[in-house]
Amino acid sequence: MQIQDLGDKILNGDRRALARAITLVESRRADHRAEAAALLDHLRMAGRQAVRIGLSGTPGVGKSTFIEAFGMMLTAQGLRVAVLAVDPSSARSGGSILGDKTRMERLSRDPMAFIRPSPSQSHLGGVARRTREAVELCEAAGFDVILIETVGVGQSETVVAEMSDLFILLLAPAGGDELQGVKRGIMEMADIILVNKADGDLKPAATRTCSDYAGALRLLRKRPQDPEGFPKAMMVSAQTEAGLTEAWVEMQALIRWRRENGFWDRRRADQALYWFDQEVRQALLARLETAAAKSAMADLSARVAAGDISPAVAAEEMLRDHLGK
Ligand SMILES: Nc1nc2c(ncn2[C@@H]2O[C@H](COP(=O)(O)OP(=O)(O)O)[C@@H](O)[C@H]2O)c(=O)[nH]1
Ligand SMILES: [Mg+2]
Repeated sequence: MQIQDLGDKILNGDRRALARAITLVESRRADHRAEAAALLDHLRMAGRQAVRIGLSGTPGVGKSTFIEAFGMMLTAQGLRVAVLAVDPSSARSGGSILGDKTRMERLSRDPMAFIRPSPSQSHLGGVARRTREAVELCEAAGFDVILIETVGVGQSETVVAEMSDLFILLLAPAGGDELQGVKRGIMEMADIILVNKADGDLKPAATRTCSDYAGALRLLRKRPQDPEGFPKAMMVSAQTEAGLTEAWVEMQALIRWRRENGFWDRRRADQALYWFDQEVRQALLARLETAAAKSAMADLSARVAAGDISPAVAAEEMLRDHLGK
């Protein structure tokens, strides 16, 4: 395969080339990894940027329904939309969160949209890198907006927030006045909280939930990357499509402000540093996964357990012998 040729096709918006390139970056084969790196280097020169929107929410809040409705609204405005996912559970469950094409039937048939399920790998670090690279490929292919979905479990929100320009938390109306057990750390990552299902019988509960979260957001420490009024909580209905235009208007206002005030570039630079750090750590850990390292680890473990050697000295020995090249 000619990498240069594949790259040029992607820059021309060729969707089959894009799909092929995503398959390439998902591969773990060493020769594929090298080709993927060359391809991404080639494409980076084009310097294209999309608006990357991360979207998180627990199962059932309406992520798929929202992405379909929101995506269709964007394509109707002439914007090209790509949808990706970070789904660490997909390897286990066998089906990715984007697998439920029924809820995204219209969007998946829309020629302005491109939907790609999460690579099925259980290792979150691997999923993160491949999704990040898929994001870069979609940017090079000329997409205007990239939606990156994740389920609200474990570390996956951080992974998505660290590859997004905007991080959106989708919530459902709550029964009581409890804050749905949303962890403070997740709240602090959110740029906009969208309370979905603000329709029919659920409208009053949605209104309450929205004002509860607006209050909670106001109590958070002010972040330099936010203009007055952000982060904010808003109501939407993915089903009736109410509030979707308003949500997009707010997202664009936030993006514009951040661009004009240097926070857009700074965030992307900070994210690049974050992933550099992660890659170094993961590569170091991978060196402990070789057969030789595992066997040395087992030997040292036995000696540590027997009290023959201290944990610290054993660790030093391990690092000395197995972290070098
Ligand atoms: N009333 C109402 N139901 C919704 C809305 N959005 C999604 N749902 C319903 O909520 C359920 C879960 O939606 P889905 O998009 O699959 O959620 P996901 O698991 O977060 O992807 C489905 O039965 C949807 O029809 C909405 O705006 N209003
Ligand atoms: Mg879904």
